[in-house]
Amino acid sequence: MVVAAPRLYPHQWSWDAAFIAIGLARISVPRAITEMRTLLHAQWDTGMIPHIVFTDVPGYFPGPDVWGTDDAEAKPTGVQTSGICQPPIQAIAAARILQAGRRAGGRDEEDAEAFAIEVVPKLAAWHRWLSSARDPDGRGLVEIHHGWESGMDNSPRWDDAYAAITVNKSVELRRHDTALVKDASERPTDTEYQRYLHLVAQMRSVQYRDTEIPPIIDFRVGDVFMTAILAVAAQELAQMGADVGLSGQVADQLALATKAQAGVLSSISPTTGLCRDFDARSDSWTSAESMASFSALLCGGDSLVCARQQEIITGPRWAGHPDLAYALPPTVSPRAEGFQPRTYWRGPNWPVMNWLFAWALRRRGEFALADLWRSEGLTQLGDLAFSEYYQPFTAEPLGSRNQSWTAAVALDWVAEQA
Ligand code: 2M8
Repeated sequence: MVVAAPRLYPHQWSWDAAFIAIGLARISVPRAITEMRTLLHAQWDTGMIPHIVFTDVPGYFPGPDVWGTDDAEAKPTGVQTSGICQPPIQAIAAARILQAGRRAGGRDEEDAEAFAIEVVPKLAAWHRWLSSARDPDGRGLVEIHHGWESGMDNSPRWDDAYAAITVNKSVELRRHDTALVKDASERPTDTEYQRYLHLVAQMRSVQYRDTEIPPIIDFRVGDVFMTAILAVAAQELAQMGADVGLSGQVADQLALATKAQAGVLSSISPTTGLCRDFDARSDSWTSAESMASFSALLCGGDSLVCARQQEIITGPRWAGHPDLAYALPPTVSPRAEGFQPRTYWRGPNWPVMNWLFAWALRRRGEFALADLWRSEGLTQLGDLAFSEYYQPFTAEPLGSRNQSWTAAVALDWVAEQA
């Protein structure tokens, strides 16, 4: 397996692993398969793919002792994992591995076919779990119980939900991240970490049992971006299942994709035309503007909605802002109140997000914009820092260096462009 980053993240992360496999598939089909197999080996009995699969390398907080998932009945034995999940990129990666294997032929093709047959049922179970256990109110949106599940940890998307949390008993923070990333403003604050840990303790108190979490957890938000990813991932899986003769195993995936797509479209604000998350605890749509506001561009489903979102994301409020170093969308609009150009998911540009949106645009036939973002994205990565994120005006590399998914994005783009 490939760790998410050499020092900051010395373990395997779920959606990082999928992006990493997409990059690896360009240079080694067997390595891409190993990456995915390692992750899927840690899949819980419920179908959940955990967000972290731990190595025994020390130096990351919160580690396995804090998660305490050994008491969770659904966790497989012999592996240490966190107790939450992340966006379901895995079927997209599996489909790319199959494609790469078939392109290469020979042994790679045989391995990729065998791998596809092995993972189709696992990925179908994963999607089913997201669509059922994680949609307890039947709203059509995947519900998350921790900002970390969104992958956009401290995005303004979660500010209101987190503001409503009172942490009664503060937890001892043994953070390593602020020592490794020298400028603390690039990382979340200690107050944010207190809330993160509070939620972990709540889930741990019910041994991560799916049905027992919603009634006790202080964070329940329908995540529109995760839902859009589920919609495309389920479509990819339906196709891949049919391709390898396993149509029966994926019989529900298109319906599941349609439900997710409808969930995304139901979130559109009639005023702005943008997607929104739904806070189940306050029973209200959120108003924060972020890259997730453009989730319809990932899954499509309504050409007018998509045309409007594409116009906004390429306009001066976003990727067309005149002061940007590259014409790429930052995670938060530079014109939004609270935009922070150096702080993690609150403003910087993330290469992996550029890849995801460019991939989805290309898939929906929006070639010109997909080409532009690939070419701008590759130029940005020409600094060879492979940073976790970038200051959008100066292109200063921020966060971790040699972040694996950033390198993976470069590998895929270079090969695709060739
Ligand atoms: C970041 O999240 C982890 C917690 O999961 C952290 O800050 O310690 C996020 O950017 C997340 O999306 C990513 O998967 C992870 C590893 O790159 O780092």
